[in-house]
Formats: sequence, structure tokens, C-alpha cells
Amino acid sequence: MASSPLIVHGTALSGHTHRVELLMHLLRLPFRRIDAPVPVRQSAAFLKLNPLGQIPVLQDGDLVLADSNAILVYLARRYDPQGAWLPTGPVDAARVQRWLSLAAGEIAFGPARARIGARFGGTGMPAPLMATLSARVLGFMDGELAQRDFLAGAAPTIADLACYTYVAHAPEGGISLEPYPQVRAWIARIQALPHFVPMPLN
Ligand SMILES: N[C@@H](CCC(=O)N[C@@H](CS)C(=O)NCC(=O)O)C(=O)O
Repeated sequence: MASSPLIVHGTALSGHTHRVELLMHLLRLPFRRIDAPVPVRQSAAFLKLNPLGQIPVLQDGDLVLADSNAILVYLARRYDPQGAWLPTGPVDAARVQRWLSLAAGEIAFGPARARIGARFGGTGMPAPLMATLSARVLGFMDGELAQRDFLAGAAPTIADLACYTYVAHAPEGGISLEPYPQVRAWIARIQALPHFVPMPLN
């Protein structure tokens, strides 16, 4: 258990923040969120926490850690004694890492950017490119999920949490999940996990 409550700098509508908070809920880890909307992220105080000016940032005692996937790795290693959320075997660990890379690549620049454009405006990326990236990764996910219940194996890992939020919220950006039945079934499996909390729509 954490010696003092964990702190997450983030916002309620940030999918990157949600994936971190979701793992903390699933692990039953107490935490509090410090709201960090765009003007806060550009402040000198925040830039000391993360010079990239991005949320989420985790504070655990003296530790300050930025990047949602890095935070997932830390929390899983530090607070999941069973190691279920981040397996250690070479093949299993590599399978998880592959999905973390897709979460920071095709998913971040496909469905996540499309949602930002639709909801907040101004992604600086052409819509056809976001649609192409989305179709490529969602088609791949659908095929993989036809073979197993979760992205990296039979049980959920941080791979699923890293990918879940922006895939589940893809329709907000005009990316339909209708063509991807296995992805929709996987979303339902994630949402059925004990202590799951959704990212709000508004
Ligand atoms: N690779 C980072 C990306 C985080 C990210 O893009 N966060 C957004 C909000 S959801 C942000 O802070 N954007 C501000 C910016 O990039 O300047 C992570 O996984 O944490």
C-alpha cells in the first residue's frame, strides 16, 4: 500500500489520465486527482513536474512520473504483488509492450486524435489520416481479439487498460466501432471488471 495517498495530475476527460486512474481503481489504490487543464499544464510549476507539459503526472511520495504508459508500468510493478497486470515472462512482457506501443502510436494518432478534433478542435492532423490509422489498428485488434479474450492473453493486463479508453470512446470522434464485433465484446469485458470506472462523456 502507498505510504501517502497517490496524486494524479490530470483531467476527467483525458483518456491518458483515465487509463492510469482505472488501474488505481482496479487495484483499489487510494488517490486524489489535481485538476490540470491546459493553462495549468503551461505553468512554470507544472512544467517542473513534466517539461513536456502533458498530463497525466503521478506523484507517489518523492517520485514524480509522467507518461501514462510509464505510470501503468510503475503501478503494476509497485502495487500488484501478484504481477497479473504486467507479466514478467519474456514473451508475455513483449506482448504487453506491443500494445503499449500501439496505444502511443496508432491509437493516439487515430481514434484519440479524432476525438480531440471533434470535441475540442484543432488536432493539426488530416481527418483521412486519422481514419486510416484508426481502421488499421481497430482491424488488427479485432483479429487478435478473435483469438483471445484480452489483448495480451487470457487475462487482462495493462495492455488492455492502455488501449481501452480511446478505443471505447472512438465514436465520439466519428470512428464507428460497428465493423469490429470482437473489439466491442472486449470493451464489454473490460467494463465488467470489478471496480471498473468509466471515463465520463462530459
Ligand atoms: N505520451 C503521453 C501523452 C499524454 C498526452 O498527450 N496528454 C494530453 C492530454 S490527454 C496532453 O497533456 N496534451 C497537451 C500537450 O501535448 O501539449 C502519455 O501517454 O501520457
